[in-house]
Amino acid sequence: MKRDRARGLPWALVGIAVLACVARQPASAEQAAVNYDESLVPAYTLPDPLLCQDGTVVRDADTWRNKRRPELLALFAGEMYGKSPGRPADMTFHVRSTEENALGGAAVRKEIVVYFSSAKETGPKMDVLLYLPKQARRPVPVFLGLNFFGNHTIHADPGITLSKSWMRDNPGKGVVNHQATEASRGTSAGRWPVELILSRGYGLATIYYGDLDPDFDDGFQNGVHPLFYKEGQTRPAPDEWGSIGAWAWGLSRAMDYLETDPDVDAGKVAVLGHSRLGKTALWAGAQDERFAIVISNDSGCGGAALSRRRFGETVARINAAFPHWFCENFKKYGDREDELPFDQHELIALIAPRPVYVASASEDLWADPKGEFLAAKAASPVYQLLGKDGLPADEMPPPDHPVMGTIGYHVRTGKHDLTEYDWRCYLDFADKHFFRSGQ
Ligand code: GTR
Repeated sequence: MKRDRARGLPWALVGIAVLACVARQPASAEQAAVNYDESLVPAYTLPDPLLCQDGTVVRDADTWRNKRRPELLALFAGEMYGKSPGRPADMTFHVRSTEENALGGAAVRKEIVVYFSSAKETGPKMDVLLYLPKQARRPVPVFLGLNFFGNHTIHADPGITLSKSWMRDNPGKGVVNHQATEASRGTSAGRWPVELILSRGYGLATIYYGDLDPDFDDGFQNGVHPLFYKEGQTRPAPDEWGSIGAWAWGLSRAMDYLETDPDVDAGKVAVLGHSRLGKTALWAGAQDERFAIVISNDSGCGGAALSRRRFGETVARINAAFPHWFCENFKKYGDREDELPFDQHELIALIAPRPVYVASASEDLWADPKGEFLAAKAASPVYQLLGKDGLPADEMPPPDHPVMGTIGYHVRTGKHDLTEYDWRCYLDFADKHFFRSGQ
């Protein structure tokens, strides 16, 4: 007994070390164990989005709307992202600044503080940065997305307030001692082509995701979670929200603000996100029907990619590397993907009949581009039931050939990133749905 225990221990430690490596270097350190081989994708059967748990077949929009959609939403909430609270009763908006001649006269820039409680500055809050095209007729449609390193990183505009929120140290991004410095201004500008977006007649609203919940596992002591703890509660229950749930919740609170801004056409807000924030955008769009278009950029596992394919990142890996992203209940599905009562095509289907765009990148195998395409495709029957075309492609299109029905899809040549190419596709997609198809 003693010897076994002694022998077991180092192996446990090696296991933990390997896991830690996988989390940081998915493509190299553990290549052998991560499946990137299409021929090794196991046989699987996708759950039918139009089949209720009690066996009822969904044949009409009413049954989808009143029975299957609520059932699926509840399953995704209870088993994956966790249930979220609603809008706080004492939330308030404070317009911190308005600059009528930002970006050399091309934009109006507003900064809005959203206080989530009556404690205002001492309670949880988020800063919304909003750019509006100066010349456009108002109100304008707006793209809304969370950012990874603070609002001041999306553009070198010196008028953007430097974030004071906790950030992961990153000298290359000018983050030192968990705080942004002046050197971090504009360091994520490559992902946010603000002038292009404005020139196409759209506004852009963004928020630092760490304002809602800093992205590390602290047992949910910081961020917005504690605001909603019941008497004696110290962390979310197994079916309550994790970090992705909190980030998605923040997008809905930003929408609450946008609905009050007369310069914004709140009926034309497209929510988008990259990677973990793409997972977040999908979950926000599934829950909150005020989002008129939903865009997932390279969201991968836990986003647009089918879990049952187990290609690249898997449920077990994502839960091990990021134990705070999903609710506790989701952990039981690690290496048991076939037991999930849904797959990610049904997350996309929850957005129906609203337009949704899924984008992949050719070198981003960790996020399983094919699994993202197949999920987008497999959401189509719900769109068709609701009188829309779904994704008009039988095969995965070649790189850089976007397909745009009510579901859009492209695989961009290149790496895991959000690029100007991606944005141009999203702008075309928004033009098509907001202005050319009468929606
Ligand atoms: C990776 C993670 C992915 C994706 C990505 C990101 O480490 O495995 O699921 O979310 O991070 O958000 O950049």
